Amino acid sequence: MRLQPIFDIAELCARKGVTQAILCPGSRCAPLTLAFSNHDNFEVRTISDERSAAFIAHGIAQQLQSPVVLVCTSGSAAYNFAPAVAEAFFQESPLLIFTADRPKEWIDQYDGQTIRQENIFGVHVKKSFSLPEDYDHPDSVWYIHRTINEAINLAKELPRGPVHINVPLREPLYPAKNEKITFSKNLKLISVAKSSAVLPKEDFIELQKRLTGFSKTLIVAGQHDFDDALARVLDKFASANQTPVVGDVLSNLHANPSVIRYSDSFLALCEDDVLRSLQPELLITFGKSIISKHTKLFLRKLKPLEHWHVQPAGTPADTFQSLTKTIRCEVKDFFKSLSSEKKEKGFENQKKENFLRIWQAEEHRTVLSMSTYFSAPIFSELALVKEFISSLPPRCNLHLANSMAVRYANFAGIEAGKKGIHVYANRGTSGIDGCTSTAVGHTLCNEVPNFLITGDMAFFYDRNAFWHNYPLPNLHVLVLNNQGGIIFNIIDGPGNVAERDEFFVTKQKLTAKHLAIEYDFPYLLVDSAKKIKNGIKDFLIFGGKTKIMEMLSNQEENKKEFEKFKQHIKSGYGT
Ligand SMILES: Cc1ncc(C[n+]2csc(CCOP(=O)(O)OP(=O)(O)O)c2C)c(N)n1
Repeated sequence: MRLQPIFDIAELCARKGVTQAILCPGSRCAPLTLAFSNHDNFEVRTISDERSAAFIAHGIAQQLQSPVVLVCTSGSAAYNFAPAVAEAFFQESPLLIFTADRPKEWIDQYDGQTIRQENIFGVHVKKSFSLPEDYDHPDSVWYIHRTINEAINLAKELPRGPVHINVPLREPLYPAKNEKITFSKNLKLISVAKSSAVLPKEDFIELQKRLTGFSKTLIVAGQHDFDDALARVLDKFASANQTPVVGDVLSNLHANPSVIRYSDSFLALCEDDVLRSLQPELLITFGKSIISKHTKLFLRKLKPLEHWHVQPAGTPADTFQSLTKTIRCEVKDFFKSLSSEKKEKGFENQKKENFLRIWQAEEHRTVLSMSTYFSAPIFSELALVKEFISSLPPRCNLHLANSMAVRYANFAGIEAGKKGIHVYANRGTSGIDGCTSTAVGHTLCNEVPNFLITGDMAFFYDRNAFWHNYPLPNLHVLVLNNQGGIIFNIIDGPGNVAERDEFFVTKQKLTAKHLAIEYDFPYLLVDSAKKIKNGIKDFLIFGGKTKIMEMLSNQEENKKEFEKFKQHIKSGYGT
């Protein structure tokens, strides 16, 4: 059959272990759609809005840690994948993006749905391939097979990420009536012998030596998927070396009781002399971005003498403008290989302990201030998020939309020991455009309860996340509806200009109630402090459908409460 090499793309993907495909409707992509949907090894889903589809694919890839196929037709459909492709690129999430295309000679010829698709995702894919449009010569078939193998290998190699395959297709695009779609046997697979980032022993000895020379070492963890083994080796290392570990909510280190989780609060408020006493000589970091602006500012201002970033692969990241060493090895191996032996008490050790105590004291002070602040009923988004997070079941996924939702969650923190709460957020590009769709992608391929906390703008922006036929009984969405982007009311800058409300906050009037009615989702409204406790109780009951709980509140009140919260933490310093 003429299209056999295109059908065999599905077979090659399946043989290389890919099982998930998101297919967007269209005719030019019909050969790909038919190939994946007729293949027994694929779980295929169809999503009509390509922007949402690509974020859903990213969510699935992130949840399963395995490449996901994404297919669309030619033209602007492909461009709609772009926001999620960028997010997947920075989050290192493996996607195999197939964009169907017109044959080359039809580009720029006023033909419909025809744009310049080669390299359309620019620098936000690991590589972009273009397949041949004719398959008569055996070398063309060899090239297609070779390309698919390479694309899958590349998507999985560290740093993982999206790979683009543009597929020009000639008509006819559909098999004739009596033709059946079959897949070739014995297709050639090309594998990569696993190469993992391992540091030679001599390098560890050298690092160990340098580490011993510092009495003020600080570890800061960026965004990282939950990893029980990493949490354990890190805990062991930190306690043996008396090293404070700062981990915000996206570091997924909340299981470790000693992790400093409120640095965003206290670094914003403590005096200069305290800040100086918290300054590290050696900073060790791993993971991706951190949420806390104040932690970033603190480390950029009070620079360490040395900064080591443990990053197995990818572009070296110098987040705090102090990087002196990129360490190419697995994070777990790094902390495991450096000494976790408890040292004898001595002067040097005393200095380390003092440094740890200062960090612990600031954290402790913040925890105490927070507990008094939250002891009275308060009607604010932050108070609701705090109450909600402390009521979460022991095993669930918590998805946090960009803007204040992720920040509130970071201020609230997750209790130590609740290691079954796995936290996700689109901090690759920090867009508000696909937060719900990404949570939907995760939900489609796990059985645990999934909760999304989102602002109203992010929620309505991505309302097509629900525009498909796949039930999501284990997804509950908490919408913090303050009728616009409260972040622009809170942060300095836009908060002070006359154009604030019209061009930054962009007030909007929608409520999630109508969306809930449209999709037949149970809906709960929280519009007073009295309703918070019972609202959360109902919200945590799963009844076979996506549930929405909406908090309707006023930006000015929220802003006032947020200020009060900060003042309360500050008052812990007696100023
Ligand atoms: C795709 C995209 N467009 C614009 C922005 C800039 N932006 C950041 S936060 C925000 C407002 C978000 O409002 P909402 O979701 O209601 O959250 P809130 O600020 O109220 O917490 C905007 C427009 C962005 N991050 N992503």
